Amino acid sequence: MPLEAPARIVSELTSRGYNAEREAVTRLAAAEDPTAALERVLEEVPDDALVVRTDHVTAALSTDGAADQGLADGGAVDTDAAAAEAPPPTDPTPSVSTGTDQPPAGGSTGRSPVETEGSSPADRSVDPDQRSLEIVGDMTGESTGTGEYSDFVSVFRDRLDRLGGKLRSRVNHRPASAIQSMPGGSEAAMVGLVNDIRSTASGHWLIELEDATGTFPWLVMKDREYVDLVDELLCDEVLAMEGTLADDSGIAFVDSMYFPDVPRTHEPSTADRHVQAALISDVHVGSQEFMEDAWNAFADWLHTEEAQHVEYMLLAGDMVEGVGVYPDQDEELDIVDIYEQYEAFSEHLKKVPGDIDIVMIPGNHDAVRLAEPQPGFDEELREIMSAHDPQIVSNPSMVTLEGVSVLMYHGVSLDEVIAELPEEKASYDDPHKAMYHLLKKRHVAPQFGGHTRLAPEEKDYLVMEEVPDIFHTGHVHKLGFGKYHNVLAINSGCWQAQTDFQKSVNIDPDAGFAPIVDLDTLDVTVQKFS
Ligand code: D5M
Ligand code: FE
Ligand code: ZN
Repeated sequence: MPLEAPARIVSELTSRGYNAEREAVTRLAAAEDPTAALERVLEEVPDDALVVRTDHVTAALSTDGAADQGLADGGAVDTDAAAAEAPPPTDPTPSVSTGTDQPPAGGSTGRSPVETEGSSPADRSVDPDQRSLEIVGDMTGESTGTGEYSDFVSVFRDRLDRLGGKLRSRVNHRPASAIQSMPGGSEAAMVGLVNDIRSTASGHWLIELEDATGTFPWLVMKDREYVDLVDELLCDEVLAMEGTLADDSGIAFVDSMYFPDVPRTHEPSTADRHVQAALISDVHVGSQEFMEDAWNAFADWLHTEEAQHVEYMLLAGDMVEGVGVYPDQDEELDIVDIYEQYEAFSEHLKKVPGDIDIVMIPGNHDAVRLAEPQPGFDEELREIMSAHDPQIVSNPSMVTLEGVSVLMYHGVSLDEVIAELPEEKASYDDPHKAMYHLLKKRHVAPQFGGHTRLAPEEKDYLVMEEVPDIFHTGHVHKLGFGKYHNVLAINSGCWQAQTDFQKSVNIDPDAGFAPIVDLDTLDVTVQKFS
């Protein structure tokens, strides 16, 4: 197998039981005959070494045999003294027989992508001390719900308490039971969960709000300005209404509506240095449509100089295709065993530079419970995916990268937001706009009882208690990003080509793209690999 690409070098090393520093891989890739160079390095690394380090490569390639190993010309590694000492590739005779058909040193093929682009090998000397990665709100291992009725009561009470808390200072609210006994014509306000939304015979809207004391109906007149907001309401979201009681106090006419929302003044935190994160999701390894070439190209790119500032990778669910997720899914499976799917995923993950910090959450195709919040993978799956030592956390979870908080959520509720809201407010073509509504509701999956399954817990882990600086989702397989009240919302596309189901419903996935976020500016660039 030709080893010109960093991802292949990593594969080869891992298949022989080694991890490798990114710089070490880059240098091997920059050798004119990487296969021979790799063999030489492995001959020389100490027997007990588990990691191939840059100094191993430098030492092995700068010995007398360096020219024979086909070290790239000095220009490509001119910042490195040891490599610069290597003789120029004048001797065309490969001295190490690897049984491969690599061209002799000095030949013009087998060059690494780095060289082809005319740049020098990536300077991968990342300083781990500058990094910081903290996880907040991982509920793995915290699940207490048993699915009893009382759990549903607790989870909705907690939702109302916490999201209501963001509204109570903004309106002069009363409990539902108290509003019923106020005199007709009074001004009233209430904070509650949306219990029901229906239109009246005359085209007005009746919205029933519920709190711990009962329910109360609020009427939005069709000619009032707030009617434009009715089509974006979802059942079970928390909001506040203010209005005037009818003469018999049986109903109130809405004058204003308030959402928990992100304050317009929200100022996101940024990193103190230039560092980037790749935000991806929906790899779907095991599907016949998994785009292996695009993934390899992405992994190769991560080894280049252009990607030298990418130090974090966030994976927002659907690592594998899973089994039995949708009817007839098995007809499109490349790997039918779920554990083998994770083994294969792990092999693909190993191609990512070893010094990138990885965080992952599960999605609806992954082998964890489907109901949200979804705990992080179990021990067996963690073991399979352990090579990179990723942080494996629940869906959703918040992770803080050098001060920048990122709310990671797989995104199943986006299907519902897109189905319920009018096209111009939320669509598959603009997935980030659907995300804006979740931010406004301060909840990742407000509506209960539809598509999105909820596992009732003592606490509502799906509430966005804190405003994130970045909101990262996947699931809909469409790339889209934008800012809502200064929060960067980003839906990350996928690595799976269009499936038969998607063809049948006209979903055209954005496959093989990697959005890269500058953590110091929150700017996004998109790298394309398909
Ligand atoms: O979901 C990818 C996208 O496609 C997401 O918007 C759901 C939708 N999808 C895909 N397959 C189906 C079936 N069979 N029924 C309904 N919706 C579907 P993912 O989670 O990656 O499958
Ligand atoms: Fe997916
Ligand atoms: Zn999904």
